[in-house]
Amino acid sequence: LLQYPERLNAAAELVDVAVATFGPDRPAIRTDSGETWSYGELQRHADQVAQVLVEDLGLEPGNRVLLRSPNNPWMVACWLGVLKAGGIAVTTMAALRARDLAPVVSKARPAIALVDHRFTAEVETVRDSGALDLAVVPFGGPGEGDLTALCAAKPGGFAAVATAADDVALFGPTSGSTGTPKITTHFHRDLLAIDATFGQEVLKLTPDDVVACTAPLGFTFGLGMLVVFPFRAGACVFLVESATPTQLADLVAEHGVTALATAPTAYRQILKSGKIEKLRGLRVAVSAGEHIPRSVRDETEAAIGLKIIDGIGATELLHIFISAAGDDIRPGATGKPVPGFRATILGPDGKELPPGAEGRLAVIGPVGCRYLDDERQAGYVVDGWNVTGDTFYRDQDGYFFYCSRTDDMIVSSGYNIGGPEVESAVNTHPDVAESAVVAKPDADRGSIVCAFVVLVDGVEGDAAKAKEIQDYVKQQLAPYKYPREVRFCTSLPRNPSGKLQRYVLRQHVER
Ligand code: 3SK
Repeated sequence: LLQYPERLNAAAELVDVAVATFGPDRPAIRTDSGETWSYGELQRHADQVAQVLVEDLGLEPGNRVLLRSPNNPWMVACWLGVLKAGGIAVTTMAALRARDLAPVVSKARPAIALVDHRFTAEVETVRDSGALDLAVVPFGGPGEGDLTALCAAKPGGFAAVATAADDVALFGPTSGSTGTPKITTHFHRDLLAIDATFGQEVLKLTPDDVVACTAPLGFTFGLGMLVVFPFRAGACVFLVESATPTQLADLVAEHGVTALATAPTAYRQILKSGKIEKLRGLRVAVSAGEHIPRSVRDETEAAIGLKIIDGIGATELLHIFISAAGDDIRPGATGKPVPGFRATILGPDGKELPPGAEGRLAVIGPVGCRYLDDERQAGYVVDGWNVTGDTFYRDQDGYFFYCSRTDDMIVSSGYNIGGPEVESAVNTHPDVAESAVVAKPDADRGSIVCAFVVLVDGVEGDAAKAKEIQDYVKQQLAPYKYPREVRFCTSLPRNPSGKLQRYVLRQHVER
């Protein structure tokens, strides 16, 4: 059981403790544009943000502050500053449009929005169309009203508000893969709990690590990897606003990144681009956000000489709860419950299933799902278990194996076919860049497997290529699993945190 003092401010625990432990001069953040902030500078900027919020913008503890920015140092300072001032950070991704932001704003009701100056328009649209009382303050730009200028007039040295360990620190919006946003709420103590569990038990960063992650800070995967875990360890974060997977591979090599966390698609694309060798300097490689196909994992590990730490997490649980590193890794398994968590497999009646049986993955741990004002809470937390949307099975030794997202199971002529399993097979075809598989309603079979396929550059998608891919899959898997329909496309729909939106593809095939 994790114990925390009654009064706890997570931002002070992250930045003030890092300054006291590792010294103010230690590098905290570096960027691909050559900027470096030491821990002392980060602390000063976070304190200045807190001073502007309290003294100029009238923030009271418990007020909500919307944050919207790509991954850059001021976004980190704003997040820390909001928490230090006792506010609640409502983190959103720069990729969201006004239509995506509007439901988040209307539910979270922020009083203030701190927004990268290049991304204010969509927030202003939401404010103006709802006639909302929302102070939109840009940062990182020119002008007197810019937060960066307001901060320059503040001395720093802000004493963090003595929030309770159980005060809400973070609203984490999530659309999951279904498209309807929910807002998860997390306490100050939750931010430390993810470090005490996944951070210290699995990831084990050191002060010498340089940490990069492609997930946005507005997604709790990115927030953990780029703020919580490295700052607790006194490591240096390498922030990149945007990079393709191949650019990322170059940056990792050029900037001496030692710990990289990204999604399986990035590893796949780096492999296909021939740049995987650039990752050979890594000490830690994390894959999360989506299940990593066995072939991608094996090829990457062979090329970089390092075992990948796979993990499954959820915004509802703030971060990763099943994972494994080093000798604990078992081929094909995502891992075991991270120390501090318990996991089980539930059947359709909500009863626990024995090893070997496939069912809903359910978890209990020091963090849990608390949706803000949402009736879907009752569907996620059942008898104390957080019931995820993923189908897994476990083996006798307590390892958990991914089958599919619960709603990615395709039932065709009575066969249960896991869409991701077919995708993995399709993806190993040398002409395939990536693919996504969904159920297409079918009068005879109930559903058939339909594969959307992105081919590598220069290969033409015609009937002969479709047949070739179908025959290929029949060689790789039980033939009943082959995609009876193959559609070629130039890209797959993904949400702003990079998760594949199979529901968008389902809408295409249902029409
Ligand atoms: O697996 C995920 O989608 C996830 C969600 C939140 C935080 C971390 C992760 C890996």
